[in-house]
Amino acid sequence: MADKLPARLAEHPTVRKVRARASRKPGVLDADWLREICLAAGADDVAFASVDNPALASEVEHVQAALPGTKSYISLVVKMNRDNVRSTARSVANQEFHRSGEVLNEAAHRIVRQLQDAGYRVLNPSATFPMEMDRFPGRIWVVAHKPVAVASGLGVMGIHRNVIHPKFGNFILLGTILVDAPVSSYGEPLDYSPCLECKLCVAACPVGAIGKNGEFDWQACSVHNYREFMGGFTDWVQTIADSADGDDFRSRVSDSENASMWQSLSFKPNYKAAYCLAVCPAGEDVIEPYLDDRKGFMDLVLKPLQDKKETLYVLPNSAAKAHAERRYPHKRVKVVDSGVGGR
Ligand code: B12
Ligand code: SF4
Repeated sequence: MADKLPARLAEHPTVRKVRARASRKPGVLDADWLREICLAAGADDVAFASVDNPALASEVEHVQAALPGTKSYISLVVKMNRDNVRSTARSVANQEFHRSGEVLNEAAHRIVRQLQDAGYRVLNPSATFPMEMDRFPGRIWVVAHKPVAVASGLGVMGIHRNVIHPKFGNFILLGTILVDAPVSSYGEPLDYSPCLECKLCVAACPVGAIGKNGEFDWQACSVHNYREFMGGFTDWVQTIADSADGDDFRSRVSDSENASMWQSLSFKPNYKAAYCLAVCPAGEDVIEPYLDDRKGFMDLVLKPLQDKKETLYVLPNSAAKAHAERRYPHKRVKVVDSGVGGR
């Protein structure tokens, strides 16, 4: 029953038009219809989870803050083009990450528009960056896409802690839409892990961030791979501030490092590695060349990344530094500050 409105409001043209039409009361979202609109919008796979799913308890306060009344997650997958991710040319791999992120955000934007027009309250947090930097170095992400994808049944986290889709492997980016309505049916987690435990990801990570048992040294990853993001950027600025003059600065930071930072600031930030994803042979669409010739697959995909001459960024006295120096004598190992939490 609608509120009785004061006469001035009741007579307003907008109110009269709205009151004259049949009122739309969006209800339970039909899972088949929702899946269809998500695929038509550009997602390569999609599944749903309830906000009450106990496996996602850690997300509740964050998603309720973002969209009060959230009842369901729509978990989206967009495929990445594999050989781009595998390339030793960082510009090629980075373009693939960024473009796939845009495709995902564009798909999510279209889905949100369609659900909004059908009368739902609905929101799409960014798939990757930008994130909530006022919370840095705390939890800067609005929703953690990986656990949502796992709970919805879109894949399982491999040893390298990325979600592996049973068909597309780990060559995917993930996104999540929050909506204020229940969905008619929710997904179930997969009953097996697509991870083969081949440990190629362990062998590929230049800073030893991935342990054989699946422990993950996120700081080692972050200091190297994210050298031109957040803390790495702060360290670059600190170096400028600490330098006596231009010559001193250029003795500390090479021309190529400065040009790379410029490129990250002008276009989108360069990831330095992502080799764990590049080498992963898991997934029905990915695995065949590995099954046909495992040594050949490693020569083709793993070795060029291991052989690449590049700079590895590590913290002083870290396990990452010891790993990089021991395993990659042909790569330059540069000790840096994390740029986080003082000096
Ligand atoms: C934070 C973050 C990172 C951090 C931490 C990674 C991590 N394992 O959590 C860092 C900076 C290291 C990172 C690196 C990368 N990431 Co990232 N990252 C995220 C982010 C924002 C949240 C991840 C998350 O849910 N963490 C919490 C829990 C669920 O993760 P967890 O693995 O169970 O737990 C670990 C963390 O909590 C970490 N940790 C513990 N304390 C702290 C404290 C801080 C401050 C941080 C940062 C981490 C951290 O250690 C735990 C043990 O592994 C998501 C985007 C999003 N909004 O979801 C993308 C995301 C997970 N990243 C992604 C990618 C692709 C990458 C990179 C390949 C980047 C690249 N292009 O080079 C690497 C791969 C590193 C790896 N092997 O995991 C994809 C993964 C896609 C997939 N197939 O699963 C996501 C989903 C982005 C997306 N939209 O697709 N990432
Ligand atoms: S590279 Fe091998 S061990 Fe690592 S996640 Fe992929 S399948 Fe699992």
